[in-house]
Amino acid sequence: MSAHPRHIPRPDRTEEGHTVARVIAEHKGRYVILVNGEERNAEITGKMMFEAVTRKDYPAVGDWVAVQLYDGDSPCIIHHILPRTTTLSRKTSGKEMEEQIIAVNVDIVFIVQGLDNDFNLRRLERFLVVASQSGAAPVILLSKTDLHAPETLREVLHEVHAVAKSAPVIAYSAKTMEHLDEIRKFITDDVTVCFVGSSGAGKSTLINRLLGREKLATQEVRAEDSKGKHTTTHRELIPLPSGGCVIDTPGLREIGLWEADPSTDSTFADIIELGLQCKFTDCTHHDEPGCAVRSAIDDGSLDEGRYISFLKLLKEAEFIASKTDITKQQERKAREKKLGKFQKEYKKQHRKG
Ligand SMILES: Nc1nc2c(ncn2[C@@H]2O[C@H](COP(=O)(O)OP(=O)(O)O)[C@@H](O)[C@H]2O)c(=O)[nH]1
Ligand SMILES: [Mg+2]
Ligand SMILES: [Zn+2]
Repeated sequence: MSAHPRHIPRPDRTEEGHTVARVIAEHKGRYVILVNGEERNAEITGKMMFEAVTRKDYPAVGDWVAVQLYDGDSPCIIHHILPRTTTLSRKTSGKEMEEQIIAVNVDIVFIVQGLDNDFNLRRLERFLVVASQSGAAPVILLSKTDLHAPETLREVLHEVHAVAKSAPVIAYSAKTMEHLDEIRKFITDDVTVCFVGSSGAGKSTLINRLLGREKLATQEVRAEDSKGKHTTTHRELIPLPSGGCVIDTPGLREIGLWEADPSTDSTFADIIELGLQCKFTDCTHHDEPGCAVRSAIDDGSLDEGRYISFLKLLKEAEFIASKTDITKQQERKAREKKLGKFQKEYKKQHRKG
């Protein structure tokens, strides 16, 4: 098993005496946290809100936060976010150059793909890059094996292993319950797994099976294209009675790269390795003599579709990087401005007092 969590001893209290809680849901700036086994509403302090510049400065699903508890129905106050182990993000859909944090402190990303019309190797590669860039370990789950004969499944698994490389692959059926135990084995105590994939892939159905009850709403996919309706509308962290936590997410129609670097990602280790064997160190793999990449494509050992997919992701990552460089400069300025305001305010107060 290449997927393993990193354990961080987490105290129940911070040095300042705040209680440590976990963010399990977020609704437009309001949070639901899990504290001492109880769900409570929470808000961030005015200071946190004032100092926040980017999405990263706000709590996200999966965050461990330092909170002040209040009696009754008053919302708890989140004072700060504890350091994150992993951050699973994507570019928001649409034209904006903005990051969307899917979840944080995730140990394993379950990439779910249905063995119906949802099945797509190129999309799988993209999810693998996004998952491994988060710092979490990707695991591929292929749902709906009940729709196929064993020999078809063998062929499909062969294709998937060719792109999965070292990532574990489990084909299962939530209908016949086949191979669900293999999935359960990954979700041990203290492990947080996040489910990603298209709408209709079977994420919520699988989580219900793991929970042993129908907690999450699920919905049938359209027969003609296997597309699901968006039944899951928000991200949610759910502790399992058997230990560990799962995070359900709404279907991601697109998963744009965000600050990812496919040229060093383990997802494409085979291509990167080939590139090192080219005769020229600056080989562009077009028509140079002694090009290991081209000859691998020619002799069929490297699938051309996979190579094109790699180039596309590289281009996308470079584009994002060039855009976010500008944004980062703007962010730095925004932070300096906010800090300046603080200092001015502080001086003013001091003069008065
Ligand atoms: N045949 C079959 N159908 C499944 C399986 N898993 C999920 N489904 C169906 O696929 C549809 C979409 O499932 P859902 O869990 O809502 O997908 P989500 O959008 O990824 O959460 C539902 O009708 C499920 O019953 C499976 O293993 N086999
Ligand atoms: Mg769902
Ligand atoms: Zn080359």
